[in-house]
Amino acid sequence: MAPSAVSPELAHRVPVLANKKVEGSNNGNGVQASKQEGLTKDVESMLGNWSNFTFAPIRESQVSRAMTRRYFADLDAYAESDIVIIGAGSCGLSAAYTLGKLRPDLRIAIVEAGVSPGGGAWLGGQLFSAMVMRKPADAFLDEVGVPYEDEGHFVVVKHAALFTSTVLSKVLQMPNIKLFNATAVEDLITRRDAGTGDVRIAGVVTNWTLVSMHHDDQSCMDPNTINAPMIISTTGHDGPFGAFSVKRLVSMKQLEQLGGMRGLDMQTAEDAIVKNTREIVPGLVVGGMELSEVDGANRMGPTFGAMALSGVKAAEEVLKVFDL
Ligand code: 48N
Repeated sequence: MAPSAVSPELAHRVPVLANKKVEGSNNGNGVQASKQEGLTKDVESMLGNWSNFTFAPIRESQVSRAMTRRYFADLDAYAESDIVIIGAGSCGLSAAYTLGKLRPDLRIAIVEAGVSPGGGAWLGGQLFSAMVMRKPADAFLDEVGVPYEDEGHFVVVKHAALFTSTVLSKVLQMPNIKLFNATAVEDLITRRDAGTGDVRIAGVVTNWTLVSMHHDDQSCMDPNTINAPMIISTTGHDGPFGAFSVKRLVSMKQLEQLGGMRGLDMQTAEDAIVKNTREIVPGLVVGGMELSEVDGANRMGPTFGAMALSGVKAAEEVLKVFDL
């Protein structure tokens, strides 16, 4: 019989609880232990049988070739991409997920400066773990399959890493998307229209992030490139490379100046970021918190619905070009 869910003294004080039984055991901190699902047969067979355990034989060069062959084949394939997403934070990953679902025929490269993608979405606010998303962003959580607690006008994902790891896992499994992490975009490829003289962004200039951070103390570490007709820049507003693309547009005189992110106002910030996610200059769509830097939008602080839905909108803006 399932053990009682409440202690004898509580059952004495609240008799109705005495008969409340739960499946599985209550592990004492009020958390109901899920039914034991068990391990797969192969893993279970390893338990207690380590004395004769051994891995299949290998030569180090096989590992090296397995990694390098695939990595350089990807660099070769994605040297010509349909779309490049700069920044694998919550906005960039949501854009990648949306594009991967809507257009599995397009080749999409995600370039992420950090070794670990995810940007600021591994934690909620002030390093707390729960992540808040205001409705209707719960629709994106349902789309991706992230569970949450419903609090009325907003929902709470029990750990921000649950959202980020779920979206990341879905994106990485999409055959038309490749993540190049530990790789920084350190410039933009430009083309000038012969007729109008307008500049169009036509790809990105990349380098290993650690190399990008040492151009001041090492010269001539030239970059690599990825050509692509459309770029989505979601490089955020902080960190060593924050707001990279919009700052570069100013320095190459394609933007007059940055609006500069305004103070925190959740009520207005999230609507503005989602609604104004757009193509800033031909070939470059900006979304997420990078947009607050260019538009002078308010920041929203520890609520992430605008990041997810700005990613969805950025995908839609880019597809306007491909669906022509
Ligand atoms: O998480 P972020 O910084 O950016 P978003 O826009 O995806 O999400 C922003 C969000 O985390 C917030 O800031 C929340 C909502 N707070 C708001 C507030 O008011 O404080 O991700 C950007 C990613 C990072 O992973 C960077 O490493 C990466 O972009 N990145 C780059 N990757 C490649 N090349 C670059 N030049 C580059 N610059 C940034």
